Amino acid sequence: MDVQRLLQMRAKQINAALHRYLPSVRTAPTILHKAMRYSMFVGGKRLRPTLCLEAAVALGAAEQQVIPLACSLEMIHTYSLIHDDLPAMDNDDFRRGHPTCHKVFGEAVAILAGDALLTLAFETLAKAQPTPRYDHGTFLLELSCAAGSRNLIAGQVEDLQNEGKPIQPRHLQRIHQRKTGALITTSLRLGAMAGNATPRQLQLITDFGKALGLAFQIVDDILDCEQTTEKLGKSAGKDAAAHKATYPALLGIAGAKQAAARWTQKAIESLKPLGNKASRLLAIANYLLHRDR
Ligand code: GRG
Repeated sequence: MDVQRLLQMRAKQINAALHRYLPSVRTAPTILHKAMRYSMFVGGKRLRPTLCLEAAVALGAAEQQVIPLACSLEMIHTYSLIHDDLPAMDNDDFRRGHPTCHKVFGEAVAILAGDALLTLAFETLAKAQPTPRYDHGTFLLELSCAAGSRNLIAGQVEDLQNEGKPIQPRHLQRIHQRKTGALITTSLRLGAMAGNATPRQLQLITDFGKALGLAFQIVDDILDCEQTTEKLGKSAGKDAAAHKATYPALLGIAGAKQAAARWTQKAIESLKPLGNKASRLLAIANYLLHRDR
């Protein structure tokens, strides 16, 4: 399977929907909507909405019904990147191959653009179709838990607090699970819910997501050491400079690569009981392990 083409096809489909959900640059306050659209459309792989769509399609959902859920995930993700790049957080000038939101629009507008994308995510989620097993309340609970103070934001807090400190592997794994894994797992779970997953299918998809989320962040850590800023579209080498807790810092590059391969394998094994239905998700997991950006 040509995963790169699949990702391109999904990105096109998701971008078209995101264009419909985001207010136009002519809507007041225009500076805010320009900033939201800038960060959203300046780049990005659209991995989380793609995982959502692929989990849903694997279980037989109609694509159009999944689009609001898929878009809400990209809105949360983009908001988290805008805020992560702020001077008070990771203080980065470069993201998705272009200057960061606050560099272009100033800090106040960047903070508000992040806030507005976070809120728009829930407005968009409310437009999704419930399925016989999963209602709007369940969708809402799922996304708010992943994005909230016990997961995505907890991961960010712990990430900042542990800069420059010695860390145990278990603790690092927990930070990665929250900072990165939670939203990836929820992307897959929301897709599975849109596909009206049985409890057993939802558990398999959850196990896949947890392992894939960890593998994805370990590879992200490795790329930060090995790739150039131009290739990544974000500042390379920042983790080491900031003395961040990462897998390469803890295990060395070779050890981190082994860990990424092990978690990818674990992810792949989780989906075995789904058989052929899971073939695209498995191909994506393999592709992400070997990606170069
Ligand atoms: C500020 C609330 C708040 C949270 C920030 C997500 C996050 C927490 C920080 C962003 C920096 C970071 C290292 C996040 C880990 C997740 C990650 C690897 C993000 C990059 O995801 P990609 O590669 O990015 O999917 P694109 O640009 O392709 O969408």
